[in-house]
Amino acid sequence: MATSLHHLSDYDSTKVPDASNMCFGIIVSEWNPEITGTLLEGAVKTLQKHGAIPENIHVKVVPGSFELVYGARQMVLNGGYDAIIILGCVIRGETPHFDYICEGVTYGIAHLNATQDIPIIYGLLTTNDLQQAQDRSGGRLGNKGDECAVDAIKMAKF
Ligand code: DLZ
Repeated sequence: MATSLHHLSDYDSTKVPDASNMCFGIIVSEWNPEITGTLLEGAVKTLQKHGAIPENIHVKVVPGSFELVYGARQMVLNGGYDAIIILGCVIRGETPHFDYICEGVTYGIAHLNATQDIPIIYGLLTTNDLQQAQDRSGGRLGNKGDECAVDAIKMAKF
């Protein structure tokens, strides 16, 4: 999560490898679409800024963040990707859904990273309210999608 010391879209571009020969998968959740759409725009734009060609950026949509784990696993099984990014936004409500979904996605993606050979980058915003999500999806704290794209390129090269 961004802090006042860390702007999500600030990074040293000299430390980002060339991505022109890399292939990326992105799984994006439909819940809170005004947030996840902006995360997706940021991720795609930043991958292309570092050389990735549009044909090598494959985007798949899932209904909610809980389905991001399944989507990422299917991309791993399909093969051909140098890195996969998951993008979602869970906003805390009055129900325990927030904790269940956040834990499920976090453990699911961690498990895939520990057991599979393709790095999966964690772009799940978990916020208390809509304003915090807007701040991190192109607002005053930058765009988590930009950060995920940079991390995906670095991990693809790892
Ligand atoms: C059910 C649910 C709720 C309450 N909130 C969110 C949310 O804030 N963000 C999100 O991405 N998805 C939410 N979902 C949907 C679940 O992720 C999932 O799609 C459903 O429980 C069906 O498995």
